[in-house]
Amino acid sequence: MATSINQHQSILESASRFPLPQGLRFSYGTAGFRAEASVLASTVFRSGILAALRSLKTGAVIGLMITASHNPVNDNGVKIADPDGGMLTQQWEPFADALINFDVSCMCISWAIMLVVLKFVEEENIPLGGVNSSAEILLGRDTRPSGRALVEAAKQGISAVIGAVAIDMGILTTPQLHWMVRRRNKRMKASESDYFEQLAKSFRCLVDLVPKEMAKLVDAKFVVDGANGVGGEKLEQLKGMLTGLEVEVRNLGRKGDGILNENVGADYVQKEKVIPCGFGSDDMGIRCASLDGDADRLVYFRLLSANSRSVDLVDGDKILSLFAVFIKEQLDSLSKMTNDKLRNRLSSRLGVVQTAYANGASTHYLKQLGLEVVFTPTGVKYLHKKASEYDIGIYFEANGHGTILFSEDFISSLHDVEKELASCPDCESRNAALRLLAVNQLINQAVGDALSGLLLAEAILQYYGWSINRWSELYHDLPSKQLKVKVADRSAVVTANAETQVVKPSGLQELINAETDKYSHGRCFIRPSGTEDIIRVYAEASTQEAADSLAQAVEQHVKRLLTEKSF
Ligand code: 16G
Ligand code: MG
Repeated sequence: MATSINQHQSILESASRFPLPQGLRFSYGTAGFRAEASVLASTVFRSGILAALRSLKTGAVIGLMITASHNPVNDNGVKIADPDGGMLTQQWEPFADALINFDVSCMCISWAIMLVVLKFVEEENIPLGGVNSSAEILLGRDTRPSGRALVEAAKQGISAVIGAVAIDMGILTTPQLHWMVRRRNKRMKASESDYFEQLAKSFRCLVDLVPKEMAKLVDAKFVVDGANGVGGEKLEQLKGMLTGLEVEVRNLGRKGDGILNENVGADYVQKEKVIPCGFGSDDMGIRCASLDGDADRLVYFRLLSANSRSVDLVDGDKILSLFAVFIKEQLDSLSKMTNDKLRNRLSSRLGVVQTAYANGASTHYLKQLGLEVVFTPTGVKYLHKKASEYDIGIYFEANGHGTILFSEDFISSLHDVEKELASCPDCESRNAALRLLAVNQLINQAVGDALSGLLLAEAILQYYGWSINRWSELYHDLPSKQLKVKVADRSAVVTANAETQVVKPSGLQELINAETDKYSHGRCFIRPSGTEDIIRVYAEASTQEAADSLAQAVEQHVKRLLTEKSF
């Protein structure tokens, strides 16, 4: 077929312009390919091919985001958004790894890459080279200087697939791109101004439903650290459209500000438990929040004392808890409706999804509220999938990535109930339905989104009239410690049960159990990082000394077993 030959040539010619750097291997990992930006051109080019094939296969718009999130500024990365705005299906990850790692630096194997593509195209029945084949890929990038050139590499990969079109959306937060992909595939308005309008409107709606005496109790001053990344500027833009919130944004990444993610941002604040650059003793008593470099993570914090940099961290677990308390309260209001028919329509399953990193005190708190709490391995793709099994699924990682998912059936029932109750403007059930509908509009349904998460947290604080101190007091975290162990091959560690048990190397789990048993409230697990060549150790216990010593003891076992290669 003539088109096919053109197609082969198109991929072959452009692939040879993007040789794979010698000796490197890339893995799609928990959140796409990430590395030092200078070695990424070939990976991004091939990710362009991958995104185009995915679009051909699904007949839908696909997203390609150039970002390395909270990594240092010299790194970059690429990830693909599926038609529903979620992460690339896990079934395609092995193909992604095979395609990206195939070395085509010499002509004889440039054909081999074609074979990899063609074999997969046949297996997946992708209409490559078909007369009516068309593919559309939305491209976004964060503010990294390397982003512009990498977007060009992605465009070349996309245009190597005949019929595929790239639409460059410019600088965006990662969640904005995921949101746009989802909306376009639902044939809904999907521009950046539509995104801002939807957030501002649903936030307004929630604030309008707050009893006035409550809102007055919340300290108006609120400061956000933009990590010198894309989120700060976007929040500045959004801020102008918001009523009911005063926010000052720092670390915007403008001239004279610091460097992206350097001693700033959600990852830094969460891991180091100290204030980011640009904050100081004048911020004592003020409610503060931090975004990460691509604005898909959010943590809150407050300064503990004017003469130290330590913070009281309100992490993803506490954001989750705030959301869960609020959602549960609205559902409880709806369950008190006297109309049986309406009440039955709204019987729903509310589920909370966490990972092993969730502080044990948060899990205990959520269970005490009577909520169903389930665990998945680390990585948004796992939590998101699990949360989507509920009518309302709330998921968060402790690091601040999470959102609330609503099933379409539940939302349509809510609309019906709200209409039925229209004649009862002040009744609490109707207000509860309106609040849940506004949350569904506000909180990003595609992926965790720091901007929409921040607006929801602010609306809920106003609703309860809570200060950040009151929020932080929901429960007290158990002391915890995280360590990294450098290893030659992180794949030597295999885990099960949402990463809480080590399967390989054999014998290691027994050693971890024996150490953990020595401590009151002890809990410890290890897992291979999905983003770095390390093994992570997490330990929790009733005192900081105990958590530190448990982590160190397990670190020693990991080092010994992995260097002895006794497995
Ligand atoms: C990525 C993941 C995040 C996860 C983290 C774990 C996404 C969008 N991001 O940042 O969910 O917590 O990796 O990193 O999936 P680690 O595997 O190095 O511990
Ligand atoms: Mg991020």
